[in-house]
Amino acid sequence: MTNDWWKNAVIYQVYPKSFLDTNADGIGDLNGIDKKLDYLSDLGIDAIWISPVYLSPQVDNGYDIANYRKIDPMFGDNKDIKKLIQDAHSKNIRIIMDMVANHTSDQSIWFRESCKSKDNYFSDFYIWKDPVDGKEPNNWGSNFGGSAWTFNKTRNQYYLHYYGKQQPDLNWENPKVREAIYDVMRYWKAHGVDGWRMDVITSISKDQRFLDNPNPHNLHYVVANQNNGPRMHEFIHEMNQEVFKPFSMMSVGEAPDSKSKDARLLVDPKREELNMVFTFEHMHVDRVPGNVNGRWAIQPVDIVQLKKTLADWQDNLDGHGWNALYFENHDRARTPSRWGNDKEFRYESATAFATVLHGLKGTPFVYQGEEIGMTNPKFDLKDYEDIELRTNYQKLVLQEKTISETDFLKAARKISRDNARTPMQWNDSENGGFSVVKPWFKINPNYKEVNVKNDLTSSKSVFKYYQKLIKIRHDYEVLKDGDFQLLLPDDKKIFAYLRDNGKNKWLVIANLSGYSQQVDLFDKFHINKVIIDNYKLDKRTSNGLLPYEASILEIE
Ligand code: TEU
Ligand code: CA
Repeated sequence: MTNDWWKNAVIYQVYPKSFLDTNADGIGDLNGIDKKLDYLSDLGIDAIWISPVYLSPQVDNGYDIANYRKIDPMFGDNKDIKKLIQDAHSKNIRIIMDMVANHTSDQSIWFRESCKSKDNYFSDFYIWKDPVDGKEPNNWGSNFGGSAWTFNKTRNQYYLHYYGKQQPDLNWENPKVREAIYDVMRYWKAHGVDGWRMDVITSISKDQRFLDNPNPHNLHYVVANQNNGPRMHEFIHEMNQEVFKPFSMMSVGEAPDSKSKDARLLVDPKREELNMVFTFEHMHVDRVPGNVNGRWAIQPVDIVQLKKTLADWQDNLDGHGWNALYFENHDRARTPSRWGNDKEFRYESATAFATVLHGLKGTPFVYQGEEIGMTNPKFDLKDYEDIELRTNYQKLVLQEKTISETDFLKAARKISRDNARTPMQWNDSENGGFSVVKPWFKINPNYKEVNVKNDLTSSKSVFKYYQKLIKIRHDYEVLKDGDFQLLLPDDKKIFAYLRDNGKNKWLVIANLSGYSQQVDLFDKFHINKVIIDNYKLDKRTSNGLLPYEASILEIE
């Protein structure tokens, strides 16, 4: 096995809480993932990224870790994860764990000790500052609303938290913190873990001047210079030398504010930092730029911008690193509901977006439920659970009144994180086969129609389409090493590009609209073969594309 196995891989993300409950407590568990390994193997994926399963009070669904070495009892125990890793390995599936290294839970022993005094081993594990004029050290706001500083009476100081006040940020300036994190990562390597998804890794280095934010009300700038801090590359390189490189672990970092030129520095193999990063840039193409309401200021998806952004990442990383490709994850909404059409063209729009993503150069990530075209649930405000949604609602609708409740709800139904966190829909039995009891979070009411069992027997199976896309990626080198060239950059509906490695020349093309489109491009190429088509055409006879039609064509 070569070290860069991930270049030829498709990675499946499991959000364990919502995947499958096997002990009737309404919460998905590790055993539930183990039970579905054959299902995943059948889909053809190479690795599973498991969102955090460590001991956690679940304020942010596990992205608030109280003990990095212990599996939370709600998910099982350390033996269960060992078994899961072994069983996965026996099916040639690798396991990627999620490392939240920017912050811990306030229930972590590290933080509890840190709170006690200014001179114990853990005192400097977090970022403590004296009050300034009896108030917060600066005007930074947390991503989850309110100040990014919370006062602690015992120390008579404030601690910093980019997210909830229950998620204190670790002090990466302290070498003991860095060593403690690397040690945790080695501990899991000893359990057989193959790689890491690094949560908000670009936030770990803080500008030690702690300057005021020039625009504190703009949600886009909650914390001034939150990402890409002065020592970020140094810390990530150190992590690489201490963990990734010696133990051959794959790494994919979450990089919220990175542009492609920043990403190049993070993923250039010569620099020995990360293998890949998740960009946020292409996920902002339905956001009103510069609005005070940040991600809640939505607009219709701008396909030209989407293409431009993805092409920019393809071009700028080419020869300098590798892309992580995704549209969905546990922080993103369902693509057919967000950018496609989940009513008339659920199958077509799900598979069209999948085609344009999987045809790109990089490693595709598939988020649980994406492979059956799950959709946003369109809940009422009271049904949402997510800390980000609730705290942002407080701040924007109730306190600052910069957005109306109606518009906030409209945005929540389109883009909120909870859209992807509803229980996995396995079949049409009660609770969608996810659990025999009431699930921890409301299931999407459409589960009777949209579920794995139905999908597999449908003539329009999203699963089978993904299965085929994944097989194509494994079978044809051109998807891995072929050059990328964007076509029709200004077309508002058609996403088309070439992949060419000298052996094969492929045209990836999709109509990302609900209307048939004429495409002059077809006249320009001689089409040899249809590699895949979501209308199941085996020959291309017309010069048009049907609503959300997508194809990969071998051309000359
Ligand atoms: O996400 C970081 C992050 O920037 C998001 O929370 C962001 O607010 C959201 O995607 C909307 O733009 C990571 C995790 O993926 C997320 O689940 C955690 O809540 C967060 O870090 C804190 O750990
Ligand atoms: Ca359970």
